[in-house]
Amino acid sequence: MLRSPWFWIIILLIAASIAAAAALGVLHWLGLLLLALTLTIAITLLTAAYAVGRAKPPQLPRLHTLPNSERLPIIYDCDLTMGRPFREVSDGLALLYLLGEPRVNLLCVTTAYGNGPVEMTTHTTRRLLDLVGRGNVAVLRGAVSPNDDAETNEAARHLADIVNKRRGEITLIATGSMTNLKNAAAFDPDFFEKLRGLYLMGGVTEPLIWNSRPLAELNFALDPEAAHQVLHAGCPTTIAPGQAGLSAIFRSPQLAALQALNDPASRLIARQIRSWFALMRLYFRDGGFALWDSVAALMLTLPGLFDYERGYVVATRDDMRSGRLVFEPGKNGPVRLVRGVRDYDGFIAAHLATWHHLGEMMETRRNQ
Ligand SMILES: [Ca+2]
Repeated sequence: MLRSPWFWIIILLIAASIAAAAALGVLHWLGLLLLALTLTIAITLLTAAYAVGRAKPPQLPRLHTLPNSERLPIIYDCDLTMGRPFREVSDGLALLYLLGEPRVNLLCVTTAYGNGPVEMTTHTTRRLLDLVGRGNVAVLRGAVSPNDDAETNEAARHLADIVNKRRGEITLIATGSMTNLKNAAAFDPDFFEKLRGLYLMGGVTEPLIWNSRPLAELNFALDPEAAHQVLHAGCPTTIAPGQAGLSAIFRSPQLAALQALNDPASRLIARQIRSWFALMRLYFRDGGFALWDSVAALMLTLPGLFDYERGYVVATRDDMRSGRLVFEPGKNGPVRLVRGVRDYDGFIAAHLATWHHLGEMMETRRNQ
């Protein structure tokens, strides 16, 4: 509980109430009333936000490490903030999925702004990789804003170089702002053609409403010019729009199952997602948070878990200002639009199995 931001917020509230009452010179019944009120709110919030319950360890497939020749070379471009109090966690969870997935060879991570400034996402990504014993994965800092000069974008330069060297081999998953991709294409106009595939999280096919609360689109709208360029680049593209994330909510039973795994990776994840879990639970009253970015990552490795449609993106630059993804179905189109998670249990089990596999690898390294 001492690690919980809620705990310290409540302590501050109590201290402020007492100080206010003392300052007003009426530290008697008014102070006691404020204290009682604050404690009631604190207990209600903590109970509502942190109660998860217990579960038995789930039955999961046992994963085994594969040789590099059998793994897909991937680069992950993300605006990761998992581990920061009250910040988005889905990029972090998708990254840990990719690290634990035996069929993935994660070549590097490039960082984007979005959920936080790029300095924060870069630092947080490095810290998370260190915590799971994968500090050997290179992290390259991306653009600060849509107006960045490509020349100053270390991530974009690296993307252009490596994709050029391994033409047609690399799949790029991007779940933050699209500026790094635009900047990579400034270094190499054929950048998108040289990719094996592109998996994006972003856009909304209609206004995004979660339990009566509207949500603004973030990733495409942050740099509409870049999003428009990426979506019309013509390379095989899969898009997980906001609507797909609403069928990928991680709730209390899933968190309880994660805690029951009790390996180093699962314990780390449970610790790092609690404040976001509690905040989302209180705000959306839906018992958890959306695994937005995992939809893009798992469409690469396990497309059978999802419903999707082929077609063409016909959105304009203006549409991109609000992330509006205008889509025309067509069976020969270059774009796959994810409509939602079809097999929710399989989707969650895939996460738990890979996170647990990552935990086993951490244990093995510690024992060596
Ligand atoms: Ca993201």
